[in-house]
Amino acid sequence: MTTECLLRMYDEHFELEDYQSGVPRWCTGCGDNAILAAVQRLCRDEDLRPEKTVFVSGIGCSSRFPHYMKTYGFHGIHGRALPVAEGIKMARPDLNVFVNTGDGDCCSIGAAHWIHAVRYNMNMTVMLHDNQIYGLTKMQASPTSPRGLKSNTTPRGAYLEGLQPLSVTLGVQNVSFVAQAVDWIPEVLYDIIRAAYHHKGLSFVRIIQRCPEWLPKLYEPFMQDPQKILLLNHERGIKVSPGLAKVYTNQEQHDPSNIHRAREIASVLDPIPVGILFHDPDVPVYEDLRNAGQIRSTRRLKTGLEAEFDKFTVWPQDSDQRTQSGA
Ligand SMILES: Cc1ncc(C[n+]2csc(CCOP(=O)(O)OP(=O)(O)O)c2C)c(N)n1
Ligand code: SF4
Ligand SMILES: [Mg+2]
Repeated sequence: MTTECLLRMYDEHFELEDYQSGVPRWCTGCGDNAILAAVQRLCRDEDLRPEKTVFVSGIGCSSRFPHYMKTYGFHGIHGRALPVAEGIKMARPDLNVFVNTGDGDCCSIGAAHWIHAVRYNMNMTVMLHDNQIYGLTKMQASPTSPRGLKSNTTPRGAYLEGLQPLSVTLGVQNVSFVAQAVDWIPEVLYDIIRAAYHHKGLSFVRIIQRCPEWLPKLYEPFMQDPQKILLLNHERGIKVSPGLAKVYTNQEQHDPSNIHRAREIASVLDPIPVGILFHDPDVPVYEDLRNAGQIRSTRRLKTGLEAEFDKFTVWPQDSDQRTQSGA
């Protein structure tokens, strides 16, 4: 074996530290910390090459995510994480693309992009950090805030029922993967993110994320009573370990290929369904459709671009002719 080969083998195995960057500024007990830990573990276990991996986010506490990953990252503008990620995937389909977006970022200002991203079904893993509040800007109601929630923008309580991100996603054409996790069951959170990463297409994972700063009591009942979690258990979904199965006995054998049942489960708020609601590995991926039959070499792209520019170029002989004809 050549030295080069040995070096390559050594290089291709990564440790957790290879993905850790800086000390997160999130509050103590913030669910974003658990999501970060699960994602760093996934990168290590899958040996994702840091230079081939990119995390894209919008604006919000959760959108600070790329700063804490020692990979490529793009901390974008509010609501625009998905189109940025799509642009990256289009230009570099070889990269592992992850998106971290908040409930304000994705479901409020970014809602139009969310719907179209699901329809385009590009190969990326989208994590919706849903704390049901605008955390960074200090407690305004978001579209997913529950009815009656008091916040700085809804001092008498939110008038509307919260928008259900799972139901919305499951209603979009070409949806291919929808799952739900909670930040306080790390084993299942990890398994779900891992399954999402392995899906080819847009995998949408809504993660119920605690914000102890602004809504410290919101999920207390769900954390204290395991019966208030409905574990979706299936050979085509996630398999629950025996230890966890003893604690979370409220379970349903749900086949993720059944979209009708997935839609019913998506509307259940109590108990919280946790697992893979829907998975269809056969939905076409946009970048494959778009690139089919095309050899997108740099030379070919350059030739194509030059031909387009040439159509609008004014050549010296053209202007001479115009001068002679008095034009
Ligand atoms: C165009 C634009 N509008 C509004 C804001 C202000 N802003 C920054 S973050 C944010 C909401 C963040 O909420 P969410 O996406 O739920 O993230 P969290 O902080 O809860 O993780 C808002 C309204 C902004 N930065 N840019
Ligand atoms: S304000 Fe809430 S969401 Fe933001 S870091 Fe603190 S706990 Fe997390
Ligand atoms: Mg939020």
